[in-house]
Amino acid sequence: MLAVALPTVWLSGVGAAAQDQSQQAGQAAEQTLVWTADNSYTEYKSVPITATAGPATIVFETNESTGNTFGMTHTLTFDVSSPGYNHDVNVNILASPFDTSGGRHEVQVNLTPGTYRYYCMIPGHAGMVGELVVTSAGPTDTTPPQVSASVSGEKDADGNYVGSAAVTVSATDDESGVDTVEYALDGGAFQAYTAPVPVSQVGEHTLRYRAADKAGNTSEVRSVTFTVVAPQPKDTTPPTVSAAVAGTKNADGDYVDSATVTITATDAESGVDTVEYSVDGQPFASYTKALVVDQLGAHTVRYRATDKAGNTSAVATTTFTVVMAPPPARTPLTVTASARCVGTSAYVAVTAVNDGDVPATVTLTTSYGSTTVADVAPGKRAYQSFNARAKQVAAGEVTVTGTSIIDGEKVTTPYEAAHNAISCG
Ligand SMILES: [Cu+2]
Repeated sequence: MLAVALPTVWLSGVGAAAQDQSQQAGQAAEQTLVWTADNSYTEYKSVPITATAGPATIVFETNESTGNTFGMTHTLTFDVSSPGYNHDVNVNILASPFDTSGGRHEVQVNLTPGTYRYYCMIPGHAGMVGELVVTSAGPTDTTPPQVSASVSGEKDADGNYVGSAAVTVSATDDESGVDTVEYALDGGAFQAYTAPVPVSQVGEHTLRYRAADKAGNTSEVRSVTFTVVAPQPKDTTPPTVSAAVAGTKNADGDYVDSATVTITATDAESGVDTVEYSVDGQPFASYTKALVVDQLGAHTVRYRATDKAGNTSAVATTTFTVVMAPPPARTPLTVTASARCVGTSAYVAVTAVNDGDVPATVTLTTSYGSTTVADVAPGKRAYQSFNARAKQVAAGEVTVTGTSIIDGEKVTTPYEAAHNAISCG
């Protein structure tokens, strides 16, 4: 048999080179191309027609199972010299049903776009020839999926989840598509994500997640952190409510002119919803601002508050009295004035009696002069007769001021009094 003379070292050499190419590509061959041969020396029994660029496993089999019942030897040899063909793959497989591989051989290659010519080298087998057309593979997906997570549930004012939370993980991949989505809760192991992850244990949680696409790209691990808090117990306690009355008080504790009532309510649980008040038996009304009560007399303000859970406090009451402001302090004087004649001269006489309880300083002023009398004792009087330096005076007015210290304050009170006209001699 001619086949016996062929150096079988070809096979091992070619196989090693092909293996290197595969490793350089950095990934396993995903396509397998199978050639078979039978008893014919004019054609292969079966051949691949096309392939995709990239790693490939080439299988060449010729034995009883492929119809080689004569024990023929064939080769699968890639042409590395004829113009117009790719020459970058050096396959040269010698096979016979009786070789150490039982006529079945495999090598790894890396195909590039173009046409390869192959043939059987055995003399007389020149008809066993064909072409393999390799087309370019699509762009390779090297981008991992986009992955994100969102947390849903009822939140409190601090942003914590009340009772429980659910984490939804989403992943998209525009190229090869999402293959797997995984998550790990609070340092646990990653596991397949199939539905939103419920978390009800009270405390802070971290859910890590990632996704891989069908090209084997895995996203970075991302994480989302959130806190679950226990649901609030039901509020059955009504608000605490109080009222403060403010204003100017007199010595009796009554409010002078008006009183201002401020109502304060607090509720530690559900919170205050409404505050109501009622003045002097009127219907309850909504409290929105401080009440100003200026009607004179005794008053009763009732008040209550309701929380958001519907608990209403007992009605509380505050009472107070509003009184009129006392009249302003005065230095009390009784003032009289009259014109008279002394001989042929006209005079205007002015008298001011101190009606108060403390000494007063009294100033008497007329058109004909002015004088001040200090320390006029209670019940005593200040008197001055002013010479008009004329035989007659017209009717007119005099002005008197009295100044005394009342309750520590200096109080000056003005008075006026009229005098008659007179003509002397
Ligand atoms: Cu052959």
